Amino acid sequence: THEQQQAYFDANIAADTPIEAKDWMPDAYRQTLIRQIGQHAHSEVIGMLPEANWLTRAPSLRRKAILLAKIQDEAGHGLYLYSAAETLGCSRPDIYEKMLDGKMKYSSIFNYPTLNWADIGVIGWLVDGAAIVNQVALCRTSYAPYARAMVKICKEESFHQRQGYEAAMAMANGSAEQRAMLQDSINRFWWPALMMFGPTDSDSPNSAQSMVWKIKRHSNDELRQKFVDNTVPQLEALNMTVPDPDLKWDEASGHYRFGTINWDEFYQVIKGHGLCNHERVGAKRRAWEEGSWVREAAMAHAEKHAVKAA
Ligand code: FAQ
Repeated sequence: THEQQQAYFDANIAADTPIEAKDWMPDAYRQTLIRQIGQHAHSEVIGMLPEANWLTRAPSLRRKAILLAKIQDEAGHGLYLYSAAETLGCSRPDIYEKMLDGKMKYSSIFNYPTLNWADIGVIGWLVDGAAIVNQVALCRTSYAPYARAMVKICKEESFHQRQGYEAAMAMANGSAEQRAMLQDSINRFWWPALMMFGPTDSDSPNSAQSMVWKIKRHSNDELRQKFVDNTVPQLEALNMTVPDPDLKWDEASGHYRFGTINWDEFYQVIKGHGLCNHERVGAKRRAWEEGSWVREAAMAHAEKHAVKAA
């Protein structure tokens, strides 16, 4: 009966037994996962765009090869995540088109422009650094196909974070002009990186239920705090600052305290009114439309071979 299925699911969640694709699950659990994994997949593929902006202008062949590899990794992450979402019964073209139509979100961070080369180092360091804090927690999420995808993604993301920090370090040890570029980039990306963790716990409508289901293991504010605690010593090692006069070490709690996030800006960006929302979605829509003949040809090829095999 339905009650027995629900009781079995609840017992598995309570015992930390991972939920597999073929297991019974409440419809709301399934829908929440499609929303979150879908948003995560869209973020990976949209996230390729700000970095691609600097591919042809990388300062050396070495930097260019690293950046190319990183962008390809993001495409791969998108593919694992779309596959994980499909195990829940959604259709990939359907959720992709919802993103193009503004009916599904992707991370706010990718609606900010990349204005100088330092932005590429800072994205690796701060944006991948924030992503990894969130994603390490998701390696233990209750839905097994999502958790398994996260393990490989985290390994690659950790390389991205280190290459970003190494690129930032090169600029911090460079000329006064390079240090100024790096500081400018940190000034622009610091607050948007903190916004990646989502609204504060008291304003996060999905958190309470997602924590009960163990989709989320830590709250938005807990992960944001962990990111700040990880990052401030790295910032100090570069002799850089953040645009937050309230940032200070709090001995009693063992955490860095920080100022108030501009939530109005966050909500504007996720509603589609950020600096680059139109440009990002426009680029993806063009690629989707221009690639339609490839999808049709691939389907025709598969059908021809299916007939031959039969
Ligand atoms: N941007 O109730 P909550 C990467 C939405 S890393 C946009 O707290 P939830 C790697 C949220 O969807 C970035 N929307 O929601 C990379 C909800 O809207 P909805 C991707 C946001 O789900 C690096 C509403 O606000 N990582 O791509 C944001 O419990 C470099 C209320 O929020 C992930 O997606 C935001 N920042 O918690 C790639 C991680 N924050 O759907 C390329 C997986 C919140 O009800 C280059 N996702 N919203 O209309 C998660 O962990 C969660 O979904 C949260 C939000 C924590 C993001």
